[in-house]
Amino acid sequence: MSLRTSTCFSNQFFDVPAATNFRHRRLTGSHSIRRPCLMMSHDNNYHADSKINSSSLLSAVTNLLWGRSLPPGVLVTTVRTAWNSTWQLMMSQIAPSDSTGGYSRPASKFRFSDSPASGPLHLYVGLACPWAHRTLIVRALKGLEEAVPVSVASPSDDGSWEFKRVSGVDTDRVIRPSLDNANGCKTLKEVYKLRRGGYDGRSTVPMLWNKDSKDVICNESYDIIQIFNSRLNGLASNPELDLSPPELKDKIEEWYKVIYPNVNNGVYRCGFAQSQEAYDTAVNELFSTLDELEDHLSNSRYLCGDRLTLVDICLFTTLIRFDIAYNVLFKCTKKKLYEYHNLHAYMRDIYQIPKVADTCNFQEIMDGYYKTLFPLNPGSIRPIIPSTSEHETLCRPHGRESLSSSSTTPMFVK
Ligand SMILES: N[C@@H](CCC(=O)N[C@@H](CS)C(=O)NCC(=O)O)C(=O)O
Repeated sequence: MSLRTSTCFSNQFFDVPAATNFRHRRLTGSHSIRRPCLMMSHDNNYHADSKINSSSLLSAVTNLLWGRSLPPGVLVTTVRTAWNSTWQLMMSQIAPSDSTGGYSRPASKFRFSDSPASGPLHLYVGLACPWAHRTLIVRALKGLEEAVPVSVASPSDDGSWEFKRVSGVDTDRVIRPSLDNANGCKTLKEVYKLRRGGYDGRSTVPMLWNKDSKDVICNESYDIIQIFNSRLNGLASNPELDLSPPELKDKIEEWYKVIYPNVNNGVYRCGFAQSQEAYDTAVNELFSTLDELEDHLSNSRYLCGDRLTLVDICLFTTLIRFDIAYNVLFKCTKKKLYEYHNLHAYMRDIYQIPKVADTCNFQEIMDGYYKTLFPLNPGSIRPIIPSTSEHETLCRPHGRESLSSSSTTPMFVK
């Protein structure tokens, strides 16, 4: 083995700076390449100018343990096996899977029964979460901001939700993380634990809380948006807006059965797949559904026709995260949303409804995905936001007004 090969091996895996390699050549000589690197410490010159950085130290330890003739394949195989096992262990914590490696989302624990949502209510959300985002949008469109105050949690280092004020670069227009304004807790887990009978399960957002009885009313977004749409009209400043009118209920349900498994949860099925087979199934179902939606939206302003409904809100919160998070982090790579002309315009149409943009905090969304989902992005480096997902681009004309008749234009708060 030549010194060159040996050095190349070090560089390839441990990024040894050129200066270190030069020093090594000087010390070991071209015929003594098996001499362990740590022996260099006997050389005075080495000590004189030594500022060992972490990569050269790692290289030295590797050489001491395995010698310089270790074939790269052994090291790669060892690290890969260790990393795969760790990855699988961590994935099983954040994303339980079925026998094929497909993501199996745990059911929400607190579903809303038919009893009225009474008592002073409080909403807990996190801004990265697409499920919580649905509730923020319906709350805003119905004008429930005063009737249902909100606390905005932030992701903590271990992936759970905590309350802290976060300063950012966004303008005041956009909703930001906050403290717990209802219970003064430090974490969402503490809030869940306050409920009568306690609680030790998953502490998820969104969560609707009753301040009087100190209990969780519901932690399933689809239920919460229905409560906001029709159960709190006496408290809403825009009660006339009905996002689930009786004549469209069947259509809404039909579309929800398509978009929930294939798009809303479909992106998670791609990102959390633990086998190639599970990923292939999820990604094909996702993109064939997006193709179908692209086609449908070529002649329909919203999913159920001329009126915005709850199912549009459910689709929107996934679409708005698509190019900034799912396309990259969850490997939803076949196309960017921007490449879907109708879907992108449809997304801009909804984004431009008064108050909706204020619920979209892109910095928080990107931090929430790239910094929190550690097993998918171990370096926690957050990529730059694509220009096609910036506020200015999303405010460009969408041209979809012509698809609906003016008489049925929904009543949005101006
Ligand atoms: N089916 C639930 C899903 C809620 C959910 O999974 N929320 C995530 C954030 S996107 C969460 O809070 N996860 C924290 C955890 O699992 O501990 C809904 O639609 O409300």
